Amino acid sequence: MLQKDVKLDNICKTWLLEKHIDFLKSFGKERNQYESNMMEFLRMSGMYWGLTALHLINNGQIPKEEEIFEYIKSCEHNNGGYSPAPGHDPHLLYTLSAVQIACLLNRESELPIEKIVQYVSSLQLKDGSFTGDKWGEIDTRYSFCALACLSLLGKLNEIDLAKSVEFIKSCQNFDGGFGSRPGAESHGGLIYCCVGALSIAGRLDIVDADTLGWWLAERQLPSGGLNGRPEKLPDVCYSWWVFSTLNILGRDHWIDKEQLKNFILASQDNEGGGFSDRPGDEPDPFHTLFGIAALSLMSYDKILPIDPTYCLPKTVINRLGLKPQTLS
Ligand code: GRG
Ligand code: ZN
Repeated sequence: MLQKDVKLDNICKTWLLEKHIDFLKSFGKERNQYESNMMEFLRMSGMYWGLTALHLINNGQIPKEEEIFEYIKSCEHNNGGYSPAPGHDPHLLYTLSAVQIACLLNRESELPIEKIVQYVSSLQLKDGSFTGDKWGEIDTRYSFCALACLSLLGKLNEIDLAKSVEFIKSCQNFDGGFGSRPGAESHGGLIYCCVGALSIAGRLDIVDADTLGWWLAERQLPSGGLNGRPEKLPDVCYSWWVFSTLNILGRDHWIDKEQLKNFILASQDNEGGGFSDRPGDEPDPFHTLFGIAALSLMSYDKILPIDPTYCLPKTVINRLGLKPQTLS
């Protein structure tokens, strides 16, 4: 099979903690107007990525908490959904990000919980699937968003959970993986969404953990990095999507952790901090969170522990009394 990979020349093994903290704080201050405008369509998720990453490497400290909560409120819609920025349309992706941020701030009880529950449950279809918004695109990403969002609010019983699981099962492939819809190709990101949703539902029994664990372990390339599907380049974000899934399945020892750490550390930006998708590319908050989160799962340095299902600090998940299922 064709294998694409990168070479780790002059590889950096130094952990650039202070630079990453500066990088994440500067995004909070909106580095420049151009970058800020370009990011507007996903700003709520951008805030979740940046704040979670900062929390993990900065001893749980995140700045300007009142302003952040005010921002969430400014993105609330009458139908109970949240948009990425004021004036944009609400979507399940940004509704989950808003709830995740509120949980990080320990202020989820101040959200209009009944309205959010109403919004999320209105997006469930008869076959158990979820659409992302009123336009009707179905994807297993949205199944994860719905289950994660409602369980964080203690409202998982407000949807048809058995049907949600049935739909996810219908997206399971011969290789043990999952795709976006029935019959769609297995993909690392969507496997995380499906296994994560099943972990929340307590239904990991439907996963073939050995077959899927093998497919996921096959994602590691000679550089140590992981790709999202066969014949693709390695990318730091799959260090989260693929490795956290292996962690949930109790099979994370099926990949070489030292090699994975090397690849992630080689993707740091030596000058301004932050992580990129692979060595030498531009850093961004998305790959910075997922690089740091994967390092957390490997107990690297003093990074706080992360929950592999919710991608939130373990302290937050414990405070909420959540116990997502994992296998041993
Ligand atoms: C709260 C952690 C958290 C997640 C929210 C939105 C979401 C749930 C997860 C996203 C999962 C993900 C990355 C899905 C990928 C979807 C997909 C088919 C991407 C294909 O993109 P390509 O072809 O990427 O650009 P590759 O790496 O395959 O080349
Ligand atoms: Zn990526």
